[in-house]
Amino acid sequence: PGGTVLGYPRIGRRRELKKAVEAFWAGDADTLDLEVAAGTLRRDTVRRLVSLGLNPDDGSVPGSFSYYDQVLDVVALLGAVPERFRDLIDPDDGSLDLAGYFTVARGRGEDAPLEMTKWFDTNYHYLVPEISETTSISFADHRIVREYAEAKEAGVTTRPVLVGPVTFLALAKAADDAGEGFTPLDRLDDVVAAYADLLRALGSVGVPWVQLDEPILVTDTLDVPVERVHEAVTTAYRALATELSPVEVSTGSTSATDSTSASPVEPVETEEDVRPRILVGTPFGDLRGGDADALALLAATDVEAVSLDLVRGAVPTGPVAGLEGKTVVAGIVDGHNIWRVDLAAKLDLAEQVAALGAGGVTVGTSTSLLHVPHDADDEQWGDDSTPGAARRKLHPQLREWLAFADQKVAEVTTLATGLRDGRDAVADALAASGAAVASRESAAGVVVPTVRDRAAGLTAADFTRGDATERAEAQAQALGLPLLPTTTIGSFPQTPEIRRARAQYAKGTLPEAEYTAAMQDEVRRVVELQEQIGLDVLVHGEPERNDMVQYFAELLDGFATTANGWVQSYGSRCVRPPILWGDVVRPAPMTVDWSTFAASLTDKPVKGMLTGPVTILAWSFVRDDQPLGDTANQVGLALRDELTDLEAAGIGVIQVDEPALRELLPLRRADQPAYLDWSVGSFRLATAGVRTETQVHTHLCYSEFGEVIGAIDGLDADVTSVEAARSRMEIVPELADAGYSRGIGPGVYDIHSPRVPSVDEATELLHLATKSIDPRLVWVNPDCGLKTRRYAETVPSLENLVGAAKAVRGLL
Ligand code: THG
Ligand code: ZN
Repeated sequence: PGGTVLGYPRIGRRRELKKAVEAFWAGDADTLDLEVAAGTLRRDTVRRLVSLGLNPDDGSVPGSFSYYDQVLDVVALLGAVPERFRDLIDPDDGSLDLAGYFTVARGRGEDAPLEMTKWFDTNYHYLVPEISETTSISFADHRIVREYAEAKEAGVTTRPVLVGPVTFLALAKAADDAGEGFTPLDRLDDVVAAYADLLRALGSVGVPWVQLDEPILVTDTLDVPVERVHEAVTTAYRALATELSPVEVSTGSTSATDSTSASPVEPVETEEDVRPRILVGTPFGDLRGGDADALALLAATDVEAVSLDLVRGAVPTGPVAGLEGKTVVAGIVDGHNIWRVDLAAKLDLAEQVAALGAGGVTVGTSTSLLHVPHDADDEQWGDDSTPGAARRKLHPQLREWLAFADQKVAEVTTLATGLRDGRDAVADALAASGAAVASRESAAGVVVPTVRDRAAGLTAADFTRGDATERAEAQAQALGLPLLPTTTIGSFPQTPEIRRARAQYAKGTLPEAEYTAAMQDEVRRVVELQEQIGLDVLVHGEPERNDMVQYFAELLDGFATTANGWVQSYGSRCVRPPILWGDVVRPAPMTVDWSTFAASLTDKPVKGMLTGPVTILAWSFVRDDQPLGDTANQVGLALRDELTDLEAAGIGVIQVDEPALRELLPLRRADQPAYLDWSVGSFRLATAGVRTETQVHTHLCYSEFGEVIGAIDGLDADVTSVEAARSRMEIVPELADAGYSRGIGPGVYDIHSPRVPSVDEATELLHLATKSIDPRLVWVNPDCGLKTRRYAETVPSLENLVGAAKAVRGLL
């Protein structure tokens, strides 16, 4: 009744977990050091959640910690590692120690780690389990039980949170050793049996609630048919909810007084098959979509509670059979974005949920808070005198509009109080949130008339370049490139010296002139290196950028960037998504000086380097007061001006990267055409303002693009480079079959590995590519930027890439 959140950031407000884990990997800390650091973080977290208003006694506080990834945690829970990591498993109890756990995540020598891929429509990446008929599956790891006991010792009764059995298997892939026709869901009974053992273990120590997340229920875009997923849910929750009996739970308030003197966790004497009450979490979308009604499905099970994502999804109209005996966690506070809510409007929504006829309603978040930073109060708001503040543009007005994780917990508890005790009980908070919403609506910069007028005046012509064949001819003439032209994706290795200079500049300890000179030296080195290697289209190397989205956000009005707003992206890696709060204005050219400086050093063409509108949106927190497509077009217009300025300064090749094009693809097929329409449109708006002879490139990576082939064609770029080395050029025949007829640069050098590809390997990949598409369309490039690589691998790899291009040119 006091409200809950589906999960909380685990990296730590100062990235304590990242530091502890990386120290362990580096050998600077042992297992015990890491466990102590993580234990401290976990205890601080649950205490903080209680101090923010969550009930310490009834399982309202989520236990959602992970050392690396919540899907990998289930792999460890089950001991379900792929065959190549079998030796890491303890033969006695099937468990994986911490070192082994990280080995599965990161690989060792020839043993590749689990593949990583995007978690629903977030910028978080999980590890893909590999399952076969013979994968061992049992209740092997008791970490969840230990962490419950640890919190209990600290005075807090947590609700363990883990990925549910159906989502786990539906996201897994068949291991290489699996037989023909095997799908991981074939192992449902074994996985459910192991979950049942876990639930019994939790039940025997009196855990009141457990949360099993089943976001698979909000999507219909996976390879597994929806019917199969639904059947699995019915089977799984019959075994877990119906066949085990729920633990008797006190109401919470009665035990509040003795919570600090809670006795150590000991198995309680009960019948054997007792389990915690089950909350099924369903973040990221509506349970009902297309023909599917997963809400009715869950309502028909014997689980005690279901969460609804009411930010993405709608409140069902009318009563839902089966909900009478269940609690609904109304996910009305957005776990996916950082805007402070209008509490009055959210209370209206909570009251609609109350009318659904469920046994009870609890206020909650739509998703885990994993996807937002810890605390808006960790930023220095509005002190323009701090060095670097001007570049970070910390508008003081923004503070009252924002809610990071801690602010959201407070919103949840306020809403819960309002729902229980009436609006008068929270009148002050309602007034304050209403005022904040109103101030956002009317603040300078939120609506910029010149931007609105320009967007309103756009016509179809603004989204269209001339005929592609004519463009190709004009560009061939202007650029004079050889067959199979060679290039790179943009960034070159970021040396410790570059990183240090950038950090000093940001801090204000390195004057701008010295910083610029240092970066120009680096550009000079990179241009000379590319000439020596013999590349055809050069780049400046991007030493001035770290995260490209952050870089452009710092240069555009309408964005704010944070100092401590870290969000986990995968493992120990984090990003600081900028906050897109206002209309987007480009006050000055952003990249022209860097590109023209590089061009002044060589006779070869230098490629300008920009990030596309969809990627800038996907990796930022975006305003929620207008359609995403409108925001995308504003970014598109700012980029359009940048392309025009680059062209006017003599840059004849310009790349606009869209690695996140696939990332925002909606989780329901029915919603995908509208998305592809505006996303492709914003890219075209950004790029269609240049002359026929200016060559527009794009670059796609981080995903499989097979599903969006039509959209890739629709971008209408003159050249598209795509990650392809690991999939052995798979995308090239797919594009060719779809009638794609412009330039294509399938990556021939897998930059995610320190391995140097030989000339022969790269040659073989090129042969594969030129077999399925007209060789005159093929470009030769690595898979992605080189910023995470070292020069020691980069130089020989690029030399071999150029060698391969020359070898294949000779044969054509
Ligand atoms: N930028 C942003 N989002 C992204 C990527 C990106 N999402 C997808 C993909 N790339 C995720 N990959 C990474 C790769 C590396 C890092 C983060 C996400 C990384 N982060 C540094 C760290 O955690 O140590 C911090 C970087 C910083 O100082 O800004 O290395 O490229 N937005
Ligand atoms: Zn890339």
